[in-house]
Amino acid sequence: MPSHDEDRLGNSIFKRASQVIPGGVNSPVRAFASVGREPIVAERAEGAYLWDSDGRRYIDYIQSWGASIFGHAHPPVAEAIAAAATRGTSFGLLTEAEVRLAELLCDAVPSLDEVRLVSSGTEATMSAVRLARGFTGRDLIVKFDGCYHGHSDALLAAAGSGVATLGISGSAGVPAGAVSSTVVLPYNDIDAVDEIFVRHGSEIAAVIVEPVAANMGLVPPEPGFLSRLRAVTNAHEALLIFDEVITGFRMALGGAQAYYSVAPDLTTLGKVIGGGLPLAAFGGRAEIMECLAPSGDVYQAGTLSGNPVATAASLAVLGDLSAETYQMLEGRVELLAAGLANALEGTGLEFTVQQEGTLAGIFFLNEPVRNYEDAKRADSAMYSRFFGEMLSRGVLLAPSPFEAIFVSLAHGRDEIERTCDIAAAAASTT
Ligand code: HOZ
Repeated sequence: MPSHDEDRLGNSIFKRASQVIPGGVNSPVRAFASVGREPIVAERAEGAYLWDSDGRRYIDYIQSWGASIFGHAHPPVAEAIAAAATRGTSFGLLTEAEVRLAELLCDAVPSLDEVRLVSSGTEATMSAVRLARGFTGRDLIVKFDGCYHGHSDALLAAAGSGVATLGISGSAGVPAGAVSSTVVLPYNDIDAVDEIFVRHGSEIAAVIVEPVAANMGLVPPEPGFLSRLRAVTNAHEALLIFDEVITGFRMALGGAQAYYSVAPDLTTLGKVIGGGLPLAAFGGRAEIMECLAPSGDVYQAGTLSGNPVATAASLAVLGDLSAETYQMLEGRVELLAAGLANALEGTGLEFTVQQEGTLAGIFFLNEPVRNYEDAKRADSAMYSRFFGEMLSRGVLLAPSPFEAIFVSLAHGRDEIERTCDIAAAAASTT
């Protein structure tokens, strides 16, 4: 098997990519720049494993950034996609399957009376924000530092994920006016939220939050944070938007809102519900959703929205999920989190493994991380070295310290124990 050297086929593919794709990738984190190396090039994947273009096999903890809850190429999903594709890949017309999917989403997530399907998480959050502004007739949006809600202009202020990975505070090309109605507060800081509502309560359309922050590493909400957000938004007739693009159908069937028993007004979904295809959604109370065109005057549309192939994948994934799924997944994530902590203990490395239900993350910092300021204090050079040591031993973590670890149902005890053994070896040479 080739080593990580100049002869790698992956290197030459990346070289070609760099000639014709900006930065050589179609989404920034994939460039591996923040871990100081050239990216691997994916060839195929199955279950917990991914193979690169040089034939190397990895236990994959990216899992399409959380989209593949059953692991890669889950047979019922692959079969549903193939069958749907033969019936036509896109009609631009209503289909019965979309209705079934919308019914299923509304049944599983109690705060959804109605839902609209879109093609990406960015579309879902952008549309939810427009809808919140249209419904309330107010402009201000409150978001939290390090939370990532896609790359629409209004939400590209102090964002996590790739924005954090690149160490930039926002993006060139976003006019000051586009973010001038976005207020950014520290995650988990309810006093800051109370204060902004005292000063601007009647101007705030919505608070948007990742109920578990998973784009600055993994940062759980502190007890009471989400319920206080619910109370303060209710008191000021502002909307509460849960961005459940990552947590939806990953934490529980009803998402993080079921996990914490806090019901938002609007919810965005993506990742898991697409089963690896471009499908996302936003939904909520009927009186809010009915403000959307054609019923109302908030415009939103999409040629590929409710696309039949993506809808078929979604129905196949959601049809296989149950309460037991989450118990099983949580058990595996617990095993991994405890095993990683155990592997790193006593190595002299300063670290914190954070776990919340079915999500986990690792920071090279010897104290709990409760917001983006804390996350930035973690040793990112150490993460890069650890990432490289894990990669060379066959474990693929996110190529950025500002992402979460995604375990799938295809990660069995064997894969997890092997990962922890490899982590012990990697830590000893990091
Ligand atoms: N925004 C994704 C991570 N939170 C990365 C998407 C990708 O590169 O595929």
